[in-house]
Amino acid sequence: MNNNATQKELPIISQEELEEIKKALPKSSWGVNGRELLFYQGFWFSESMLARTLSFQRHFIARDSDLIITGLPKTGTTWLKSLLHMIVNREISPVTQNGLLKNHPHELVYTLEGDIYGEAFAYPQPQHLDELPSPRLLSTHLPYAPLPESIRTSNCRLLYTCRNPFDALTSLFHFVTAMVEKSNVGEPPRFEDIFESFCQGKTPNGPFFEHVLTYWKMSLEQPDKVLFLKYEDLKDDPVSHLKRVAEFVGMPFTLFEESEGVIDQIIEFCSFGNIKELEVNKTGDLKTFFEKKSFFRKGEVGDWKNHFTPAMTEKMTELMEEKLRGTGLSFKLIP
Ligand code: PAP
Repeated sequence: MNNNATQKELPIISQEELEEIKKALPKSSWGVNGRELLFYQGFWFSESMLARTLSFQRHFIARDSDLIITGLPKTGTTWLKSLLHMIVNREISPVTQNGLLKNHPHELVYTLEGDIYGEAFAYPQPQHLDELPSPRLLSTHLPYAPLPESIRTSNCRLLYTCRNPFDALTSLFHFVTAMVEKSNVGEPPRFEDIFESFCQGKTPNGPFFEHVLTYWKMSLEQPDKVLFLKYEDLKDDPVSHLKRVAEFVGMPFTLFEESEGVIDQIIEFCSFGNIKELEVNKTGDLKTFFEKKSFFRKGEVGDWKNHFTPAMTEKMTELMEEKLRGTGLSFKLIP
């Protein structure tokens, strides 16, 4: 892959073409005010995300040096964005002057199909991607198979974050509820409706287990290409996992840095308690429909216990066991 390759030319995608594509796709509601998801290349997308995904697929050219965070929504992306930003920029901006003091993590690491492509540009337009210095820190919620070809075939690296499905679903429910309340349109969703949709695989970028398992498999087959991280592991042993991330991106911590406490400083700065309380994350919006603070809710393992009925627990446990059987993957459900 040519490391100097640039964005493919606009235009992104016409409304007409989009309508044609949409017409042919299966549709389903998922318990949020009758909003629909469309089934595209084996996964479910909202209508606006479909448009963005199509233009991302068609126009994005990866650089070999790109570091791309991937993962389903609500599985730890914001946290990993903070950690990766600090690891990569630790020489030029140490903890006391780092970019997270003035920017929300999503403003420092762009979500490709959310911030860059599509009709509602929030930050840079696609051509600005070419101006970002290497390594570019980017992110996407896309499953593996629909990723733009250049991501799959270049030497860029993917850092996949996942989380146990019980907490991921709980976090998604709260996030969507906050979005509906902010927009003042329609009724807030019911937990039981989102739960049922989730079990059927019908949540944005779902089915959950298929998303997770393709990246899991890739991480086993190509460990230099895909690093697989779990939210619960990061909580349990942040030091080892921070070192893994730094090594994976080719910027391992030196013994001197370790002895100076750099790893601990990064972990402490990015800890939920600290980052949630930064002024920049407490007020204001990201684009127009997300409150910055909605990306920092509880930050715990096991909050699902406050939402699942015994019947839901049984159903999700059975589903998880069935989907993960023989894969070697498992999740921790309580702290
Ligand atoms: P996104 O997909 O919209 O970017 P994402 O960051 O993946 O969301 O997930 C948000 C979850 O990560 C929230 O979980 P909760 O709803 O169960 O509380 C959020 O609180 C949590 N989170 C965000 N930052 C951190 C952090 N620094 N440490 C631990 N958890 C965090």
